[in-house]
Amino acid sequence: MNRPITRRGFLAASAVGLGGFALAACGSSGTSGSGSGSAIDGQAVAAAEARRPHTGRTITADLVPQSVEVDLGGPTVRTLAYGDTVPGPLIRANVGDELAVRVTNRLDHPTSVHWHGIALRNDMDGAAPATPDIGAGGEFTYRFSVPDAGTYWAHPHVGLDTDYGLYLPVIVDDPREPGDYDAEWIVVLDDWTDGVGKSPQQIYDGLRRGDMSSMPGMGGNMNHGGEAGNLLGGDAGDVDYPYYLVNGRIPAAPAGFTAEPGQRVRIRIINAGADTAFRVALAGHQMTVTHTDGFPVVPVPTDAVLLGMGERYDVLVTVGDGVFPLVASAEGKNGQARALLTTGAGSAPDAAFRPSELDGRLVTVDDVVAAPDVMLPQGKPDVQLRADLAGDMMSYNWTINGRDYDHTRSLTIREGQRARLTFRNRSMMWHPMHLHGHTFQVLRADGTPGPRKDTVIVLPMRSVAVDLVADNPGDWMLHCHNAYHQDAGMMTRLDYVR
Ligand SMILES: [Cu+2]
Repeated sequence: MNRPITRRGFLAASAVGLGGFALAACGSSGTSGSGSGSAIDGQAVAAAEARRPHTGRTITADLVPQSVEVDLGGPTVRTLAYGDTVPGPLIRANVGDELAVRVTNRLDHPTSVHWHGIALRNDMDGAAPATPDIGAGGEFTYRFSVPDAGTYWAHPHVGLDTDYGLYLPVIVDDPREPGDYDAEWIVVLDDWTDGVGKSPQQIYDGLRRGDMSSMPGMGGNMNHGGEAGNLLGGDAGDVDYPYYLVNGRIPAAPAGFTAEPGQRVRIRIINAGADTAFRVALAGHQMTVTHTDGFPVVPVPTDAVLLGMGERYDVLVTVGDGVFPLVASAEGKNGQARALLTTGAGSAPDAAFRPSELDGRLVTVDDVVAAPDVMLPQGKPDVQLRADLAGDMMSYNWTINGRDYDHTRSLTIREGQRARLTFRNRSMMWHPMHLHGHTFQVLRADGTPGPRKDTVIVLPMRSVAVDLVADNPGDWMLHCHNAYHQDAGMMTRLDYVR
């Protein structure tokens, strides 16, 4: 991890204290090639780390990615997981704590752990090139402080590995804001094929060849695609999965959660899927959305929420008396995941039961506003950035600004700038776009500020603009969180330059 002190590093050292003052007129509106402008400014990264809150407490954890047999509640599969569970073990810390997570790579290929949504130091982001991958048999300790409370998760940033069992929830608490709830339920959603259907690699190879037999509606489920109520404006996904999981369990053998009637339960919902958006509801209950991608919003009541891959929603419910399925319907596909909330006597409906709340009111980013204390500064941005999204099923070549990642030209920004990043989707597919190291503020369709997020759904042929503040120097991945689109090229970087 020792980086040579570059000329840029030297300039950074001389500029400490000058904020975003520009020493060199480089790349004010242009882009830099992927091979240039990517020397990370170690001093700026260290200075940003020093500005984060620090409790002086270190939370240690161990992760062992490996090939292992896992019981999904009936089907037992050999897959890749952290330890021997799917999801992997929860990591939890307070704001300002340092995480020291030792990763021992028992896979037969390189891996990394990306800390999705956490505005951490660039050289611990777990995505190459900012953080080198961990070779097979190798070991590395990620060490960083966590600046913001919220619901996060972690997964590899290597190939298709998140479409195996390599993911875990990461929760950061703020002891000064305990939250008005009695119990907490972490709900991790996933789409599953490894060990029961084709492997993710076989699916990917088929998609690249133009073989559409793995697609929804092609492999026997003929009523996909035109399914009424698909909120994603076209094809909902590229892959039809044998199973959809909540907390690693199939619907026939669901994970459970118990509480007392009348308790307020905070449900932290994480979509760890690779190609599936989930519409989520708790039967017999209204929910109140309190957080998007970790950050608080002005609370909004709803019957259901929709999560693209990588997104998180926290909701509050006041629970009734009985047994209630929490159902995550695979949007635009045939299938669902579920878990059971038990607060009293009763029996669970069968695994295919679909709560009416799924078709009730559904809050989207256009209905949500960040809480006042996490609003980003408003006003004219210093710089405009653009990410045009393109690709199609025939070529299965997915691009940002006309280039796949191997040929990408990074977007550039200077520390201290406020940027408006506009995603323009020129394709017939939706894309959940994710930026590392930052939580941006989504602009709603009417142009007003919406929620803080790090992953935002961009519907086919539509645009979404987000505002961000360049306060976390380094080189950051910007990509579609559909694992297959990402691997097929839909990724670029946002590089800090001077
Ligand atoms: Cu995509």
